[in-house]
Order: sequence, then structure tokens, then C-alpha cells
Amino acid sequence: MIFLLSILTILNYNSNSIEINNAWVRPAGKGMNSALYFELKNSSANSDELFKVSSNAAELVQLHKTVNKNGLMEMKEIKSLKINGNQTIKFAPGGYHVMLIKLKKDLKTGNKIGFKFYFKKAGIIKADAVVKSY
Ligand SMILES: [Cu+2]
Repeated sequence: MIFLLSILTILNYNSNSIEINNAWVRPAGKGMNSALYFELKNSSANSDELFKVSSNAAELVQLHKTVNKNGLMEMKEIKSLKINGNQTIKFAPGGYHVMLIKLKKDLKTGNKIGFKFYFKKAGIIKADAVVKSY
């Protein structure tokens, strides 16, 4: 029994070392832009790197960071984001977000949108985001 639990723990540890939690998207109409927010949690001891996010919901999906430039908030595309071992990074309004450019359909409150997150080590992780206003 203890042996079996150990194996299960190891399997669980490996498959869930990177988690995407509390993912949500702002409501917006077809042709407009929106943003995806979530918590990225790495519970392994090793670092990893998020380098791409994809979705069928928008024409273009980019990793963005909001920066304060002389008092003006400005968005900037980032190529990738490193996450350290045992670190949680919050993607939230005013900071990191995934930009959804030119939506292919209306995103209405309560809709679920599928996303794929691409990591250098963990590979592709799928997660659904719920559409809601914050
Ligand atoms: Cu943006």
C-alpha cells in the first residue's frame, strides 16, 4: 500500500508540476481585443519557461507585460517568461497577461475558452478559462 502510494505520488508530482489556476478572460465582442489572466504555479524544484500561448478564440495571441513608462501604462510583448522552481507568477490586470488580438467570436460571461500553454520542459499544458468581468 505504501509502495503504491509512493508511485502515485511520483506520477502526480511529474504530471502536475506546472499548473494554470483561476484562468479568466475579459468579455469582449468579435473583432475586438481581450486578455487572459491566471496563476502560473510551478511546484517542482526546476525552473521552466513559458514561451507561447495559443487559442482558437483569437487571430493572434501574445504574451504581454504592462509597464509604467513615465507615469503612462504601456503594454509590451515579451518573448517568453521564466518561472523558477516552487514559484507562482500571477498574470493579472496591470501586469503580465496574455493578449487576445482580434477575437474570432463574441466572448460572453460564462463562456469557457480553451488555451494551450507551451513550456520548454513541461511541454503543452491545456487549460480552460472562464469569461467574466473582474
Ligand atoms: Cu496586452
